[in-house]
Amino acid sequence: MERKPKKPNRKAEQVEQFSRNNYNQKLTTNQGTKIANDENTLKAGERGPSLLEDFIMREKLSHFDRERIPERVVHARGYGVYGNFKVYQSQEALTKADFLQNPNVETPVFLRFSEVAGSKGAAETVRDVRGFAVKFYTEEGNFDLVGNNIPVFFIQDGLKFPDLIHAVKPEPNNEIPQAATAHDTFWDFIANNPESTHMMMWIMSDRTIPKSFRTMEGFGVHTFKLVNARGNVHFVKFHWKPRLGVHSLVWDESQKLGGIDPDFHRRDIWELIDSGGEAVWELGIQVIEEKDEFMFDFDILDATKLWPEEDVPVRIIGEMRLNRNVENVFAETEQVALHPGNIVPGIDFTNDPLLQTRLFSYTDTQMYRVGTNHQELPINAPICPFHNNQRDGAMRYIVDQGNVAYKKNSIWNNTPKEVPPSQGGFETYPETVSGKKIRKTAPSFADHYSQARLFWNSMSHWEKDHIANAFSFELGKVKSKDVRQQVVTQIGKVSNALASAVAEQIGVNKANVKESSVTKSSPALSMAKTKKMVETLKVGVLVADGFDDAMTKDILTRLQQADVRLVIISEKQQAVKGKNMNRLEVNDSFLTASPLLYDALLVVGGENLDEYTKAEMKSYVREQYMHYKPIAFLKQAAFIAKELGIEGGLGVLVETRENKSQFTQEFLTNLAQQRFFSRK
Ligand code: HDE
Repeated sequence: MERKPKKPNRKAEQVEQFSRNNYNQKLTTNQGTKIANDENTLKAGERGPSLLEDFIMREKLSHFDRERIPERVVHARGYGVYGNFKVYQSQEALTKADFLQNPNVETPVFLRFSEVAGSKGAAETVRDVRGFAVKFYTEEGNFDLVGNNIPVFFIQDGLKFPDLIHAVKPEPNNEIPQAATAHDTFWDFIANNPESTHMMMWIMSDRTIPKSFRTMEGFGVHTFKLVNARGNVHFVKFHWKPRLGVHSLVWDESQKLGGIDPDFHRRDIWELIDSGGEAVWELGIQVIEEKDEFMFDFDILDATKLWPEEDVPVRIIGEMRLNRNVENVFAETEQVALHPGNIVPGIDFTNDPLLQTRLFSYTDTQMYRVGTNHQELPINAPICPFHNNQRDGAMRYIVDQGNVAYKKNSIWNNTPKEVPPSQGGFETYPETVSGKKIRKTAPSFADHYSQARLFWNSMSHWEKDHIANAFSFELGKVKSKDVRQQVVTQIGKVSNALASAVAEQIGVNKANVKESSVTKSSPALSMAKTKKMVETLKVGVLVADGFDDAMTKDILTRLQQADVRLVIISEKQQAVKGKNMNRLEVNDSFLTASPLLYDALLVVGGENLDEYTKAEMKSYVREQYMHYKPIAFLKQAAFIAKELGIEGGLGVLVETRENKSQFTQEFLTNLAQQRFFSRK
């Protein structure tokens, strides 16, 4: 794909001041001494021992020895991208947050997508919750919305977070399995911590195997406060809605992709942006008035609960466009320090006990992982000025002038000066609090099953099937029959039917418990009715010599006009010739490509296909068919559909004399559908 110039971005331009171009430069040590020989250590004689005196070798190796910093204790595998955010209309009635006032102002953002459980090198398509962490570089300081792609969480109190993570990470005695929840300790945790039930339903749905970063929703999860200039407060939940809709992989596909392309998600967004594309989300907020805090049948401070969109509608307030790749993954994505405690005037925390503990944990881990002065690094520094009396510490970069580093002082007229709230100084919302010091879960946090059932009720047929299969797979990998049984009993409290289907598959008893009586559903929770469009989908085109070049050219041109991305695949990475001797450049061979990598197939075929080509084309088609994807065959390749017995199958289009003129249009319609889950 063609590389396009990078999109302007104020934050990235600030970071650029620190970037260095080594091309065509002279090789030196870090002290600037030019190096004459970078391939031989200094030795006593040609075959002699190396000399300690060799400052060039010592500097190079000791720097290399320290290249890694500790990976994040969770969310280690991640990928960052720059973009801009714009509010559609001033949100002044709700908040004084500067970046939510003026629709003409673009606020630079950096988004790090991540996967919770896997190590830094884990495959990207595993079943896992995804982090969705946005740093807004506003004129009033950095605001970090450090969310996930699932609106609820496993636990209600952050004191249990280390326990949850110890249970989900590879088991400590053998460090197995990597980036997977399908093991005993994870399910043992779930079975014994019933507040996880709602989250358990979400993680067994296709939400945890997203098709790409671009087709995930993002959620702030916690309830936050918005505070306006008059000091009025509203409770909010934040939502990111992807322009392309919410789409997932299927399980078989996600497992195989882990081997075929462990970088499947980052490759998708990197390639898109590198070729000039943009990934777009809208920001939405759900708002509850302060007086309505206790109007719901759940506690709005409980992070295991969502606010059904049908009861509290999502108001769309702005748009984020990601359109610039980083220059250096370590300097930017690895060193970025995202922290839910980074807020700006107009936004405030609530007493959600999960959020409260997060406020401690992030700075603490970043001090350890990146260092005391991590906030000075180019990726972390705000774009607005920042001044205070904090000094020194390892790797201090800023050179503070003068002799004053304290308050109060008279030498510098008591500056840097505090700023009154009326001029933008942060003021905590003066909430009244009272109560005894106590370690106790609020009784209003006690219901763990109603929303889990609400979620189940809201799923389409195929989503329910996928959830049952996911439970059967995951629990099938659990060795302790007792843990399997405990989880099935827990599922039974959500749905007896689901528990029975799983119990039968994994060889335990059906759940003998009363299921939740909730009959309500929330259509917004299902992915079945999500937006569907062809934009930026990838079609694999299988061709061979002697192909129908006139028809093919017409289809390919029209697909490209619809912003469909094409990958031309043939036996060899050499151009193929059509019936009319037109050449078609080939991007990949059957060997380097894979049917797993495309959203659909166009099987063009060719003349006198050899047995190898026929076999490869069939295996591509089989795999795509199994993953419910649209497949179209030109006349020359129609025999493949016939021999595989899929002619007439849902989403399978075969060129005939009658449909020739509408062929591309029909293919585009199927393509927009993306998957045909009713296909047998
Ligand atoms: Fe995090 N989490 N978390 N988390 N979290 C971290 O901070 C923590 C939670 C989330 O791309 C760590 O810098 C506690 C909920 C994301 O760099 C650490 C609790 C949500 C990221 C930490 C939670 C998240 C992190 C590890 C229980 C969704 C990656 C490295 C109260 C709303 C950010 C780091 C990035 C990272 C602690 C729960 C999202 C250890 C104690 C709930 C997206 O500080």
